[in-house]
Amino acid sequence: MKTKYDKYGALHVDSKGKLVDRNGTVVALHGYSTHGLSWYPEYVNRDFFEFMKDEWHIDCIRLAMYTAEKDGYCVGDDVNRKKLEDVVDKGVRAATELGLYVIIDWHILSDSNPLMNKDMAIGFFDHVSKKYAAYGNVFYEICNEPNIDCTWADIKAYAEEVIPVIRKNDKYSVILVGTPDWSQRVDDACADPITIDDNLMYTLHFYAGTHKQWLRDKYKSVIAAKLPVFVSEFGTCDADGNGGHYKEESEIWINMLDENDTSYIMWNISNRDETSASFVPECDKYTGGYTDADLREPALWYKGILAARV
Ligand code: IDC
Repeated sequence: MKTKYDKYGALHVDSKGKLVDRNGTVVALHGYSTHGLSWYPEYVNRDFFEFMKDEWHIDCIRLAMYTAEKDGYCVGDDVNRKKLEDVVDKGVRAATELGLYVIIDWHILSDSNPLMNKDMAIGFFDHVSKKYAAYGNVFYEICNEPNIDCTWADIKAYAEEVIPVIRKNDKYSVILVGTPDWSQRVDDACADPITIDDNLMYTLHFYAGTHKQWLRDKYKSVIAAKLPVFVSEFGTCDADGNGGHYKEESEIWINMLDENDTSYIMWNISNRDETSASFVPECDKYTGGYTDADLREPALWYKGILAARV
């Protein structure tokens, strides 16, 4: 079977702010994000990815590597860092073998401002962009969700240091940049975009129980202004990753993203006891073979959404 990567090749952002394939045709990716790689590395394996590709029709995996939470990249020791780099490597290789796109996500969260761990980020992105420069299917997400008092000026300053480090090694990959307020303020990025590089997209994250029409209005206004937007994380529940499954609200979002060819990635692959997790806590399979009974409601819903696109 022809993979998405065979079909599209390396992707890039065009002058209209769209993600396009090697022929300039607009494409949108649809995938799943891992939970924190420090806590749920079991799901990072070729069989699992293959199952998700064949049975769920995902074409992109996001590898969420927390930076400041327990055993995160910036708080653990060198042994822990090496372990995380190995999980990332395993994930990138498995995705590549299967013709999937893969996002390496520097998952800042409690470290609200990416400038806090900038030096480590530079070291990490230098390392991975050197290693995967020739791959063509790798995206670099340089800061998951800046938050609290982190301004767009801070993020921009960070991005202007990290992007050249990646570009020195890898001229063509798409780089994803987070926005203030847990990656909601795409309007801030739109008002003052990064100009040192043009193969960038800005991330918008939504959780349908919390983020409603007011955030969709922001999205619409930046799309009208041709800002390249990538939804590298979303949930159908509340912003804490728990609560209800807001199906109707989620469908309003998904329809709007589809109309605008915006890519989206759902949070999260795990059996953690929370609504946003893909699998029920009793499910201890890590390599595929899932039945609908193994899935939580949002995951079952998403599986249907993706199946309807095929
Ligand atoms: C949540 C996880 C939860 C974990 C928490 C703190 O679902 O299990 O305890 O992080 O590490 C985000 C973040 C993402 C959050 C998710 C849900 O990017 O890390 O995951 N969320 O709260 N932004 C909005 C929601």
